[in-house]
Parts: sequence; C-alpha cells; structure tokens
Amino acid sequence: MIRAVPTIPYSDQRPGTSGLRKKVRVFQQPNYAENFIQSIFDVIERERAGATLVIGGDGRFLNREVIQIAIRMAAAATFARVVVGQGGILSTPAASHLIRRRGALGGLILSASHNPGGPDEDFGIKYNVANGGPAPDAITDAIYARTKAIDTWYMEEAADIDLDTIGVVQVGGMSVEVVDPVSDYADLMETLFDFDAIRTAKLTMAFDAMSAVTGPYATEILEGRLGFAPGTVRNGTPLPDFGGHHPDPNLVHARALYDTMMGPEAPDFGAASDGDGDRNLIIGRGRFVTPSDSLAMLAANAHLAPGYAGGLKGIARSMPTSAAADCVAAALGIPAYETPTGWKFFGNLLDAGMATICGEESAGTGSNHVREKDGLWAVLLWLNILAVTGKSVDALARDHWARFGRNYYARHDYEGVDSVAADALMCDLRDRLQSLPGTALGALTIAQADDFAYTDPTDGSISANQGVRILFEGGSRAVFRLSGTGTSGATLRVYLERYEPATGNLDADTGAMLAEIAQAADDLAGIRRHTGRAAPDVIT
Ligand code: G16
Repeated sequence: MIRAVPTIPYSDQRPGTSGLRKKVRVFQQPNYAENFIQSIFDVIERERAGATLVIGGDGRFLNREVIQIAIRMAAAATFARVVVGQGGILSTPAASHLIRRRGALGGLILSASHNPGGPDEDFGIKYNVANGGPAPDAITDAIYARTKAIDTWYMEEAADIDLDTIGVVQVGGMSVEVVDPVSDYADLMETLFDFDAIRTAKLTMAFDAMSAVTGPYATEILEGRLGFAPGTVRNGTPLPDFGGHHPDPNLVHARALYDTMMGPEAPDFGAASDGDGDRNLIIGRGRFVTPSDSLAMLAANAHLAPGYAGGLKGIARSMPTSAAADCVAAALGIPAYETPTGWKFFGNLLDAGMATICGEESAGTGSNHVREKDGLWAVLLWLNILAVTGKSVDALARDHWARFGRNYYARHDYEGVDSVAADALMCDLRDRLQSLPGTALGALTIAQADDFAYTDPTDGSISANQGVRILFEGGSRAVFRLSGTGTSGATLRVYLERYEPATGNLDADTGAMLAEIAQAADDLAGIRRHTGRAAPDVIT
C-alpha cells in the first residue's frame, strides 16, 4: 500500500559541487531526506516507471536508515528494481559502474565524500544519471526548484529489508536485489590493468583506506587478487564515523601514511582514498606526487596499461588543476580540455569520446571506464606503470619533469570562513577584474584576469562564474574560488601555480617556489583583511 505523506518545503536543499551535503542533524529533521529524494523522483517522473535504480553509500552514519527510506520511496515511485550494495555499501566509482552495467535509469549515492562522518558530522545525497555520472546542472537545478514547491512524498508501507544478505526480496511491486558491492568493480579493474605484471613486479605498498568505503575493495583487489602482503591495507573496515578521522586523503589528514613514506622503512608505493572511494593520494618512497602531476604522469604513461594501449582521445582537467596535463596532451598531439570544478563536467566529454582521462587538483583522477573519479583506478594505473617500467615513483616524476617541465602547485584552503566575508572578498575581486591587467604585485605583473566561464563543446551549455583567474606574465597564476562541498560557513580556495621549463629549477621546495605568488594573491584579494586569517588552515 502506498502512503502519501504531507510535507512542507525546506529552503536550503540546493545541491552543491557534488550533491546535497549537510550536517547529519539537518538531515535528521522531519521529512528532510524524504523531501529531497521525492524531489529527485518527481524530476524523473516520466522515465522512472519500470526502471532500475542503484542505491548505495559510503557506510557513514545515517547510511542504512536513509537507504531503507529510499527503497520504500522507490517502490512507491514505481521503479521495477532497486540494486543495493550489501550492507548499504557502494563506493562512488563502483556505483557508477553498476548503474552502467545494469542499464539503470540512475542511482542514489549517499555520501559526503571526504567530509567527516558521525552524529555531529556530515551526510549527503547525490543523484547520478544513466551514464553513471553525477546529474548535470539542468537536472540538479530542476531538483532544487522542486524542493521549494514539494508538498507530498510517497512511500510503500513496508518493513526494512535485510541489507546484509545477498539475494532478491520484494517491496510492494518492486524487486530489491542486494549485491556484493566489490566483485563487479574488481572484475572491471582486471580488464583494464595487467594484474600479472603487477604481481610479478613484487612491489611493496601501504594503502590507507581511512576507515572508509575503499577498505573492502582494496583488500579484495590488492591483497586478494594482486597478492600484496596481508596488512598492506590499513584502516580497511568502513566505520560510520571513519574512526573519528577526516577521510580526506591529503598531507594533513593522511599524515601517518606520509610519515611512513618519508621514513627509512618506506615501501615502494603509498596511497590513500577518501570517504566514498573516488579520491586518491599518491606518495612514492620519499616522493609526494601532487594530484595535478599525477594526472599528467598517468596520462603520459597510460598506454602501458592494457585498457589504454590504444592511446588516449583527449585529456580533461578542471580549471584550477595545474596545466601539467596540457603539456602531455600537446606532446601526444591530442586535445586538452579545461572544465569547471566538478566531475559532472567531464561526463559529456567522456560520453562523446572526446576525452579518455580526466583529473582534478582535488585528488580526483579517472577515465572513461566509469563516469566518476576513481581512487583505486588511479592506484592500479600507477602500479601498472611502475611494474612495467621498473622505475620508482621518484624516478618517474623526475623523468617526467625533465621532459615536460614542472608545474609547481599548491592549494591554500581557508576553512569555516564567515560566508558574508568570503562573498565580499570574491565580489571585490570580480569588481576589479577589468582594471587588473598591468598591475604590478612585487616582482609579478598581472597579464590577464577573468572569471572563468565554460561552454560545453558537446551541447553548448554555458557555466559562468566558475572562479577568478589571475594570470601573471611568465605563466604563473593564482585562482580564487569558494568551495561547493563544505557544510559550515565558506571555504576559500586559493590555487597557486608556477611553471618551470625542463631547463629550469626542477628540484626546489614547492613552498619556496610559490611564496611570491602566495604573497601576491594575499595582497590582491585582501585575504587577511576580509577573513581575519593570517594563514591557510590546510595546504595541499
Ligand atoms: C567533489 C567533486 C569534484 C570537486 C570536489 C571539490 O568531489 O566531485 O569534482 O573537485 O568536489 O569541490 P569544491 O572545491 O567545490 O569543494 P568529492 O570527492 O567531494 O565528491
């Protein structure tokens, strides 16, 4: 029996860079999750009858409860089938793969990614479409519009299903299939990479799953199928609060791994992944690789893996990501695309066969195998390249810079800034853009300044106001934008980049190389004046 539940709209359900992310307590308000899920179902009203929906999440606090609600609501929305990961678990890339493999209309991914979990932390709901990728702006805008008008949500009157037992059960007229969350994804990885070569190379490795969703995937693939030693995967059990840690694979939150990799007992290769398994951190023995460099190095060597032996069609990166990948694209004679921040912008390029590999400075890399970034995919491509070349990460990085030059790069994050102050800083910058060219800041002179706008080459859609770019004479740059994934206050991101040609200084300290640009960025934007902050909270 279907029950109609009256409700009133919430005004704050605008999806951000990647779905709706809020504090758990916000999601626990009466009808809050239900309103958002019903708004998604209302937007796809004409396609949903008889369709398949994939549901899964990163195991964080509230995951199971919202999955049970979503299943009852999907039954009322006349879906024919829900495919859900056992225990409610699906990493974001595994969900993307499952949507594609099952020909699903879409999927609900329950995650707040790298944000912490627990009763006082974050939760999120994201809708992915039939290509396996995050819904594009046209759909998320429609969902937001619907949340502001919703007055009823619907559910099948049914008990909770057993999420832990693989098999098929009925909820009203709908089948619910509980599947092994790992096997399909692991099989896909075996088709892309040379597992024999990786096994034979006998590399040593440390992988930090950060008590998040990648644990079961990494254990099966790395320790199970590839034969890495037991214990290679650390923090491998997904916990609702990620063990109290921040599941963000960067040098601050994955500090223990970094220390291991810089120490005397370091294995050949170190990596970590985030809450929902789509981000990655790459550290070789004694060598951290920035996400922007990792994208470029993977693209330059991807042909060494069977899945990419035919070469790449193109490389795409988000605007704030360094231009290192562009240098590779130029050398390979393939197009380079510059998109706004947000994996959803890569979807059309991948669907159209225009790009094969994509990446972002925010620790995301992926390819046309799914429509999300994919942490373990990046780890396996690195392992494949190391195994085939026999080089260390450090040697590979040095060889790369000696060929292409080096893009020194860092991101400075000012977290939990007062939203009004952050908006004022950005407005102030935008107001001055036209007058900035020619301005001298210390030894640097501004050549060009704009607010990045993107025209999608496949459908002509325009996304404006995607970040302020300050380009200096000589190729250095500073980019300013506000994060679209935070849940309290605003996070100001300042991206700094300086290019050194292959004949230049390739082995310098990144902080020292960027100090002048950082100072110029602060002077120009008045970061201290607007935010009261003397230094960033996180440097990645
Ligand atoms: C999401 C998006 C990424 C984006 C990142 C950071 O990642 O999928 O494309 O780069 O947010 O966004 P922002 O700078 O707006 O915080 P994730 O891993 O959080 O889903």
